[in-house]
This record gives sequence, structure tokens and C-alpha cells, in this order.
Amino acid sequence: MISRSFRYLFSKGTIFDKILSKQIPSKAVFEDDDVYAFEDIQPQAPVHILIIPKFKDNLSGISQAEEKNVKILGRLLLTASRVAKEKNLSGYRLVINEGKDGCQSVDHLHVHLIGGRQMNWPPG
Ligand code: DGP
Repeated sequence: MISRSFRYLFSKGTIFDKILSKQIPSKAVFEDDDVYAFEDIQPQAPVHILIIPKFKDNLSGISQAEEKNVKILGRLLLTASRVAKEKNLSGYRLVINEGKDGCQSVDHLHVHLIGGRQMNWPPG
């Protein structure tokens, strides 16, 4: 059987595929069978964590989501909430950037968990 990391190694993918296959190091915060949470390399706040599905399943962004993705979408949000509790955040923001106008730079669905400082509204 082909291992997971072997498959990632040869799949055409984004930087997050390389992170998942450990070709690129990352600072893990949480991991289970479905999701991986790790520290953002360009933090926008004292706490800035990315939560991604381990199996991309064509989810390059939230605009690709279909009914069949409901479970993983829920897992991403639950993981964000769980990590925020573990980090003792009293308040925080969850962000999904979509497309060029949404400032998305990596085409692998991800939720930003941002906290540890006062957020502003409206966002920039
Ligand atoms: P977005 O702009 O919403 O697509 O967010 C992509 C995020 O990914 C951005 O905040 C920076 C982060 N990022 C890009 N490359 C790397 C990397 O190699 N390692 C880590 N940990 N984060 C990365």
C-alpha cells in the first residue's frame, strides 16, 4: 500500500501538501485523522494558526465546497474552537480567504485562527 506521505510527495500540490508530507517543516498545534493545525509563518497576531483538511478532495477554496464536504467543514471549525480553548483565547477571529479579491494565496482550503490581541472591525 502506498503511504500517505508518498502520495503527497508525488501529487501536484500546494505548499500545504508539502507541509502535510513533511517536506517543509511546520509547527504543529493539533492533528487528527482529518485535520492538521499549525502555526502560520507570517503571523498577523500573537496567535495565528492555520487549520487545513489533510485530504484536499478538490477543496482548493471554500467556493469549491459541496454537500459531500459538510463533515470536513465542520471538523475545521470544531478544531479551531478546540485550539482556541487550548490557547486560552478570550476572543478570536476565524477567517477563510477566498480567491484573489479575498486575498487567498494558497489554493488548499484553510481556516485562519487569529487571536491574542484586540481585533478591529471592519476588517481591512
Ligand atoms: P491565505 O492568504 O488565506 O491563502 O493564507 C495563506 C497563509 O499561509 C498565509 O498567512 C501564510 C501561510 N503560509 C504560506 N506559506 C507557509 C509555509 O511554508 N509555512 C507556514 N507555516 N505557513 C505558510
